[in-house]
Amino acid sequence: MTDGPRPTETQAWQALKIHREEMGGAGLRQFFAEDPGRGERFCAEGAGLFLDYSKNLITGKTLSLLVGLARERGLEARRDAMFRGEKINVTENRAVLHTALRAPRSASIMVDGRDVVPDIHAVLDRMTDFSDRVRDGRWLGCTGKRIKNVVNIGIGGSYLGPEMAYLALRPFSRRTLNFRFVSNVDGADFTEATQDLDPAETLFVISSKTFTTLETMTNALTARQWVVEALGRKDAVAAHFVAVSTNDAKVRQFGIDTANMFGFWDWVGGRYSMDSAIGLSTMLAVGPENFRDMLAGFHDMDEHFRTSPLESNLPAIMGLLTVWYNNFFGAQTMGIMPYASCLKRFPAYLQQLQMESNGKHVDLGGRFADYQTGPIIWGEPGTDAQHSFYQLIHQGTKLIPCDLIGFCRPLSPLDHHHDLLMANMFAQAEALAFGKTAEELAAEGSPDFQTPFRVCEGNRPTNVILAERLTPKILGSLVALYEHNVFTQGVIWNIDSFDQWGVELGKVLAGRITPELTGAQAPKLGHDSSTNALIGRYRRLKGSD
Ligand code: G6Q
Repeated sequence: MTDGPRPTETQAWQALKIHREEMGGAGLRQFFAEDPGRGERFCAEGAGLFLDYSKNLITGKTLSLLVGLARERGLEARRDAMFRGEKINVTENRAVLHTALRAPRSASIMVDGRDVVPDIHAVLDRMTDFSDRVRDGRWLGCTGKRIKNVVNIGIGGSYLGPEMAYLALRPFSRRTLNFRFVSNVDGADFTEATQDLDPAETLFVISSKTFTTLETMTNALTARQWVVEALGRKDAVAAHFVAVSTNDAKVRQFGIDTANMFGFWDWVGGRYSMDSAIGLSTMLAVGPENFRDMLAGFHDMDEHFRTSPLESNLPAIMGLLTVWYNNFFGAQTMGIMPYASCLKRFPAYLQQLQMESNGKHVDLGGRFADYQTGPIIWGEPGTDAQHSFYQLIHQGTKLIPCDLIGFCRPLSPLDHHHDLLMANMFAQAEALAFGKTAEELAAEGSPDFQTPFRVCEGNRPTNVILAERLTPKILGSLVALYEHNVFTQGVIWNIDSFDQWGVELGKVLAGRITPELTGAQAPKLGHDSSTNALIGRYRRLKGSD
């Protein structure tokens, strides 16, 4: 366990505190007026992504103090330890090596004395062969019909990445295949996802690192019954089910031949697994070549993060800016607004990536973190979001730093829509930064009585991330950008970004309550009075008692 000084005890943190006080209410109009070249200087580029962070509440001094904080916290050494495969997930005593998943064949990365790169590429090659067979119709259902539907069953890290990537890369996908994602234990999820599908043409990908997760196993058993009953043959499982897991024994027990299982390893965290075999549904959709392009994009960003100086390192800069607002401005949340409807699930994906990784109240030494850690992450695609909650960002009382993500070339042939979309993104960043003053409103002839209501203060910070086109490669870079951004934050806060003990408690309690809901006899309830009454009402209304 790592004790060492708390982040708040570092010299850089103290200097940042003073700097923040000195900055007071100075804002973006002033910063841009005093430094007209700021828009060209406060930018960084890497792995196909361009980051304009000039519309942040920072000066050159802020940046150098933040970089100083990263150095004092040992960001570079921690980063190198992660890439080397050291067991930096200390509470689970595991290496953190999602970066190995996208390393080229020629690389060599050792975990417990074994080079894992050949194993990774062996799985990728098997995924490639399988995907090709399904996509070109050589893999058939048990009645000889071609597979037309792929249903991924998985939850959390075994769902959010695959669904996000499928939607993001839909323009690259095989349109003759339908993709569905079932995650929730709510039966409606399975029923709605499958109600119009022919079991004879449907392939289930059961994605679960542990192969014990209640939701996934319940849905997988329902799927097995759905297929076997409809097709009237037990051997249907072999042709209609494949598994992605680290648990051979459980996969076999479920009835899936391990020849149809695609493995990964305990050093891949669930929320960091969309580029492992958990991405099988992505590969089935976009094909092996596009999948490998996506991995190349991840790898480009890994290399950028690993080798660029912190001053021009995209993930490091973004992570440090999050710390700046979170710990020195009291910002509680941050918004992710992709100006690309294909990225509609990207905010949800990042919600898990960031909040499960950095929602921690104990540091690596087991001490209570007496400072704020991970912010609340939320967001929706622009321009929809503008017509919904942007009002609060512009004129509300809360500071919400936002990342706006856009592309220079569209994937849709409706070219003329794209300029309108991007005009909105640039305009929002401008309006959030500079607002509208009473004087400007008066000059425009706004009636006096409306002025206080129409004034926008500005100083709402944004990062603008711009790339040429939302390709598989760029999606890989974008996801890796946020992975390393989250890592940077975790290093500053001295927390373990790779465990998730908080998720366990709810699981255990649900296991205890289930028999109290399903039993025929009214159970003796030993919970608090609220939980007892809720269970009683539930049983009465569903007709059990
Ligand atoms: C991610 C979490 C969690 C996990 C799911 C599914 O980092 O650990 O979201 O991915 O609970 O777990 P399985 O893949 O084991 O079913």
